[in-house]
Amino acid sequence: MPPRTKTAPRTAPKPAPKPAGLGGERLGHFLYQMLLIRRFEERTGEMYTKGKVRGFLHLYIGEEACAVGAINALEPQDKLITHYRDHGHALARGIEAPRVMAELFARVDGTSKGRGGSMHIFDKAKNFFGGHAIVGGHMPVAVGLALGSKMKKEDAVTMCVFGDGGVAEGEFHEALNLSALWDVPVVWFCENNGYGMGLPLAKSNANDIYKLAEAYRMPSVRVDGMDVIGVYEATKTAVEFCRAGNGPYFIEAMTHRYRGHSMADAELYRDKAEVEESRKGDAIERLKKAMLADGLMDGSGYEALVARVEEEVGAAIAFADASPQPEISTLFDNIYRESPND
Ligand SMILES: Cc1ncc(C[n+]2csc(CCOP(=O)(O)OP(=O)(O)O)c2C)c(N)n1
Ligand SMILES: [Mg+2]
Repeated sequence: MPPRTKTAPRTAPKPAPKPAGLGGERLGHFLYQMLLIRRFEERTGEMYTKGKVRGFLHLYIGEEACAVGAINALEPQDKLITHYRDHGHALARGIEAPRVMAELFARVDGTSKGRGGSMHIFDKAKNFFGGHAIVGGHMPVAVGLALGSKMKKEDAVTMCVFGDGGVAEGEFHEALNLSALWDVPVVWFCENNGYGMGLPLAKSNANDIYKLAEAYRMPSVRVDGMDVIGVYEATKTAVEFCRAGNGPYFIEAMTHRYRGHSMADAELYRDKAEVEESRKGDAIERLKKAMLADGLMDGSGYEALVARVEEEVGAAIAFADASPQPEISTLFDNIYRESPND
């Protein structure tokens, strides 16, 4: 059968030549952000047990290299939309830790004035379009964001981050299909941590995730999601491909969450040994060791980073704690538009 032109495979550009080593400053920034996310999440877990953070809480511990590697490949005008395990993405996008913590505490100085909470961090000024709790629900929205950029001829790529659990949703297929059909600039970034709640991926998906994307006529790669440099480089290639008007690009990053699905998860579906094994490839340790070995940082430089992060997260908690609760009188604010011209 002759190939139909529209379904001819897109050819991925050759990966950019490895930079002669990313500079120490950039790697230091990656390490700082990964440490910040880890400590932010550890302390957030503590705040949950103290009753300061209520409702659902899904920690990102273990997956830091995904957010930091991928999001640092974006430019400020690019758009980012993500799933509900979103604190790490918000921090990697440069949203201030005190504002994220205040949102988790449901206080007025939070990113959404305390109305969104953990799963709905949002910051228009940073082109951060949430934080979405419905699995797969934000994927069609990503297509809309990218279609808007294309129609307005904006120089903006949309990155959509989602978990392996979203892949068996109908919206995944609808969104990938439309993104390819309309040639819109979306970097699909799948964080494959092997589980959707307690369900192992092998029980929900019939094929490797990156192979599904190939069916929708876009370049698709699988990367080690515990290697921040590899994630960054793969995502740079993807972003450049999309920015050049070639349509969407798909990345599957293999990663691990070290904690349960949420704070309420007793993790009866997996052995502790499995988690211990995955910790051996910890992304923070890997980058730290590489930087020490290459002389890009010494032991005291590392200690200084740890101390800086400790102080920043402590300050974020103090800020959130001091921020007022929203007034009861504002309960119905921002539900309906005030006027059609808003
Ligand atoms: C449409 C829909 N179905 C079910 C749920 C309940 N749910 C919440 S998280 C989750 C698993 C998601 O797994 P994954 O996308 O792999 O993300 P991860 O938690 O691993 O980061 C499910 C099924 C939901 N939020 N939305
Ligand atoms: Mg998952």
